[in-house]
Amino acid sequence: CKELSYGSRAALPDTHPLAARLLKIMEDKKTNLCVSADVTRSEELLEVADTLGPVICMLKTHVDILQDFTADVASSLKELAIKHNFLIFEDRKFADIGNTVKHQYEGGLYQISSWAHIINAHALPGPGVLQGLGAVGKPLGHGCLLIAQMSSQGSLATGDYTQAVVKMAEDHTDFVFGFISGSKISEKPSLVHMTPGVQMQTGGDGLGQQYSSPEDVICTKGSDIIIVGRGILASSDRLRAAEEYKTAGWEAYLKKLSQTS
Ligand code: UP6
Repeated sequence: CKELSYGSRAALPDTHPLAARLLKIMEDKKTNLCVSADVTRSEELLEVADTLGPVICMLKTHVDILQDFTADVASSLKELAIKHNFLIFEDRKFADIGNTVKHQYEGGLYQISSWAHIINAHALPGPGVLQGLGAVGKPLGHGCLLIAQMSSQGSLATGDYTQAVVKMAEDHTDFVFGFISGSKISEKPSLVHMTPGVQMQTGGDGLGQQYSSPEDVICTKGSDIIIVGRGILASSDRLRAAEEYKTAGWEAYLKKLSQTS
């Protein structure tokens, strides 16, 4: 079967509007790189967003590891997302009953729904988690990724569980537009696959993380987006490192397109 370009997938009738926006950004900026901005100070988060903004399609945050979060930080992040044309993904991994995740998404200290275009959730609680999140996110035009597989060693999200997550996503495409997964797990071209645990140097981090290369993730495993944290953040020249991941991810995508055309 033929692999469609990001641009042509953006134009499919059943592609979620936010996924269409993402796929267009990827095509326009020639990048399938999502940077995981796992830093603990807000100033550094904004610096990462401003410096790397031009080379990414998405910035992934863990807002609850910031020691000095304020609403102004969220506003600045939103401005940078407009300035550099990327989407903001809060990697909150919601995993509770609908009523609780609804509050966690909308309220509390972080008011995630006011600044993140994208969130993710575990399918473990069942579809109620999507009903709760969707009650907040759908009216705002936001989208959700379901965690179908994890990059960590010994993950229990495998086999039948992964298949059940695919089904849950395909049954809720008015809000769910893709997956966190190690490989392509749905044949629907409207759904986007995003893969963490990516470094040029394969191996691990001593705490269970396992790394694959951009080429392996995009070309061999058939995912769409590489999520890279420490592979870029630990570099003394973060922009240069991000450019290298951007190039590696894009070349793997072009190779995949040429192989299947
Ligand atoms: N992440 C994973 N694996 C998963 C899901 N999420 O690593 O299965 C997230 C982590 C971290 C980032 O929470 O923010 O992706 C990976 O960072 P790293 O590139 O520095 O390992």
